[in-house]
Amino acid sequence: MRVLILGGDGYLGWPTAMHLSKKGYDVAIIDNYFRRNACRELNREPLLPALNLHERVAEWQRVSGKKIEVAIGDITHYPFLKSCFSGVAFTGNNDKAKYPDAVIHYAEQPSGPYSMMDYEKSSFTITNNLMSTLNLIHAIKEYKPECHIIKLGTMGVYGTPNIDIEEGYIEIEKGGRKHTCLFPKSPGSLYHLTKVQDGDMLYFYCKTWGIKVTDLNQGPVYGMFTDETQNNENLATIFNYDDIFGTVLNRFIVQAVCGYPLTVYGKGGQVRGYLNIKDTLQCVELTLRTPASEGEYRVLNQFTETFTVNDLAKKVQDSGRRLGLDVKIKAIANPRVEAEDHYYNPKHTGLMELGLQANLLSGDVLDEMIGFVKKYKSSVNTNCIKPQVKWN
Ligand code: USQ
Repeated sequence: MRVLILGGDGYLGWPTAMHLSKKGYDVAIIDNYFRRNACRELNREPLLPALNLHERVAEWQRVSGKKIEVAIGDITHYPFLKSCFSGVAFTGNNDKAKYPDAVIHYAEQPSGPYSMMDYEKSSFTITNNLMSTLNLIHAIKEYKPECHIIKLGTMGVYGTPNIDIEEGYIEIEKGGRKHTCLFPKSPGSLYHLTKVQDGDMLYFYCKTWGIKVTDLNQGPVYGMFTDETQNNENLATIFNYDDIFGTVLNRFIVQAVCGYPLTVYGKGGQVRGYLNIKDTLQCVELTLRTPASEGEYRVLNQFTETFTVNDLAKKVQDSGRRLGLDVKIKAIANPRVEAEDHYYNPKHTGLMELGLQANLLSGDVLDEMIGFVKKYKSSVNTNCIKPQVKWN
């Protein structure tokens, strides 16, 4: 099966590419180096320097014997995306055998804080996230209408409603009649809003053109190890711990190692559904193996367990203490506009039913992450830990 990975250089995209390649999929990666460039521009470099994508795939081929094709370019430029669909960007020829059977769409600007920085970053987030999705839909219609889109969504589209969160849809009864609707959305940043909008766009084209889509509404991801990266730092993924691109648990791990008090925003009662990066790879592969049907907009909530921010801080503190670190926790003013104490009960049975074997957040997982980060302690830039972007 040929799989195009849009955004294949990123935190999730690169480990996904190696994982699927190892499993025997014919993988091609597209990326415009947005994440690397933005990290450089904003002086928020990842913990480890990463080889460029051509060097990464060469290293992967050396260790695995598997070839991954690469095209560097911007998929918001439709002619470029078409050249990737036709195979021209990879081999110079239009080759039907190269038309993808599935596309994994990670090529969106993924940071809430980045989207709230200023006009330019907001505008980029909207343009990039929506135009990339629109172009993808058109390329599929033009080249291979049966191609399955797997789009990385976010649990953040739902917000924190005072009712249970369903997987994508809710049945509503009104005036004695029933109707199944998309679950109401209430995103908490402009980035999250673009995930509502791209989802609505995909839903519209599923109904109108009959395309096949799975939207994976993922919670915050943590971790840096996958089976493919574990023993080779040249294959490691991009790991951010800064205030813009770092997710909360990854940030806390680095803070614990550096002796920086863990930055709990506000009351710390914010609950989210978390998952290990290894489980992202499992979920994507399970979704690939069981595609959505023609015209189906399938939504799966992708996380394995829920925690408050305070729970995570306490777990990292306990792990740090086991490893001889003096980890302090400090509640600081919340730079975001979000509920800090709320009901949260999202369903997440769909991926379990497809066979997900969850890697839960055990003490061993935390200890391993802290042990890894300790080796790079001298590279940490503590100036980029304090949150700099305010929502209002
Ligand atoms: N938080 C802290 N301290 C920190 C960082 C974050 O208390 O130092 C809090 C935030 O205020 C928030 C929670 O931790 O309540 C999660 O924050 P996050 O930065 O880990 O996650 P978020 O901004 O929501 O975004 C991340 C990814 C995004 C993905 C999303 C899934 O960057 O791409 O879509 O997680 S979800 O959160 O379910 O929307």
